[in-house]
Amino acid sequence: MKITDAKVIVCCPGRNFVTLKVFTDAGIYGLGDATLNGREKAVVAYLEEHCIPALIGRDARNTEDLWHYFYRGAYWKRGPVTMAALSAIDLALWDIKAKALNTPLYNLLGGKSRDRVLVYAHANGKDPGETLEAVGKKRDEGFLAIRVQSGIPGMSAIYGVAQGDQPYEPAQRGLPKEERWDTAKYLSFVPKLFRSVRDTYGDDVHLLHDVHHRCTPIEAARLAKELEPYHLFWLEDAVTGELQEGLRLVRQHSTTPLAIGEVFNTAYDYTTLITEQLIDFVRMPLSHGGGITHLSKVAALAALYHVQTGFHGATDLSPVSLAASLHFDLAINNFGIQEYMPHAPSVSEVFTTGYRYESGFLHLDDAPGIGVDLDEERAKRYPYVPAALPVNRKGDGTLFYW
Ligand code: EZ4
Ligand code: CO
Repeated sequence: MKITDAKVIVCCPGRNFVTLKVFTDAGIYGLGDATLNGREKAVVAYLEEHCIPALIGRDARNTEDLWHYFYRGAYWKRGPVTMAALSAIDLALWDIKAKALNTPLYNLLGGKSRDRVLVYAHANGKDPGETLEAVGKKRDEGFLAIRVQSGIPGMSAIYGVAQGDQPYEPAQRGLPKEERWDTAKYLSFVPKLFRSVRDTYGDDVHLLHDVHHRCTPIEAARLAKELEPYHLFWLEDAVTGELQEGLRLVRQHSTTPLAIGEVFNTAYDYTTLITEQLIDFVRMPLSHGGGITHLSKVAALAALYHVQTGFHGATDLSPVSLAASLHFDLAINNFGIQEYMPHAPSVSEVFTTGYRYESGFLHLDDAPGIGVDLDEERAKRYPYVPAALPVNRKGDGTLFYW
C-alpha cells in the first residue's frame, strides 16, 4: 500500500490545530495531529519541506521502519518541532493500518484491557472560593478525578486559571504576554487550598495539581511533603524536567505521587526517571512523543518499573490526539488516567469524533482506525491566527519558567 500524497491542514476553530493527512493508493487516508501550541508554523514547515516529499512512494504499512527513517534518518534527532512532525506521521500511518484492517486502533495495540477510560477534569477559579465552587461543579458532572488550580490573592495572573467566563486556554493572540510570579506566595497558598478542598468534599475524589515547572527541587520537596495529608492522585511538573535528577530530591522527601513529561518528546527524557522509580506517571503525549510506535516502547519500559501513563490532554492537542490516546489508554495494562478538557463547540464543526463522556469516564465507539475525521471545507472557515504561550518573570523582572 503506497503513500501517494500527504498534506497539512491548519485551522483555528477557537484555537490553532495542525493536522497531517496521508493518502494511499488503496483509497484509504489517515490523520495525525501535528499541533505544537504557539509553534504551529514551524511544524508545518518541517512536514512540508522535509517529511512529505520523503514519504511519497513508501509503503504505509511499514510504521516501524518509517519511524526510524524520520528519527535516526534525520540525523538532527529529537526536539519538539521534529518530534511533533514525526508523531503526526506515525499517528496517520497507524490510522491507515487500522482502517485497512477494518478495526479500531486499540485492536492493534493488544485489544481492550478495560471498557472505558478514567479521566480527570479541570477546576479553577480566580480565588479559593471560586475554585471550591468549580470543584463542586465538576463533582456534579460526575468526575471522579479533578485537577485543582487557583488564583492566589496578591498575584495578578496565574497558570491554569481561566480569564472571565471562558474555558482555560493558555495561548493568547499575538506575541507572548508577560506574567509575574511569586514562589513564596504560591508555596504557602497551595497546601491551604487543598486542605479546604478536602474539608469541603471529603476523601472520595481524586485530586491533582500542576506546579507547571515553577519550583526548584527543594521547594518542590517542601510542597510535595506539605500536600501529603491531602493524598493527591498526582503532583505534576513539580520541577522542570530537563534535569532528571531534580526529581530524586523530591522523591526522597515525600510520598506524594509525581507526574511529568508533557513537554518531553522521547524515551531518553525518561530514562533516569523511570529506571530509578523517581516518578509515578508519564505525561508525554502521543502527538509530541513519537506517536504509537515510540510511546509503546516508553509505556512498556514504564510498566516494568511500576510507572503508569497519564497522557497530556489539554485543548491544545486536537481531537485526533485525544482519540488516539483513548485507543492507547484502553489497550495497555499500565494505564493510569487521561487528562480531558472538552474542546470548544466550534471544534466539532471541523472534527467528527467517536468518543463521549459519561460519569467520570470517556467511552470510545468501535469505528475503524483512530475514528476521527476532518471536514476540509469547514476547516477553511477558520484560518490560522498567530498566538503564543505567555512568558513568566519574577517580581524583580528575572525571567522564569512559565
Ligand atoms: O500549559 O498544554 O497539564 N497541562 C498543562 C497545559 C499546558 C499547555 C501548554 O500548551 O500544563 O495546560
Ligand atoms: Co501540565
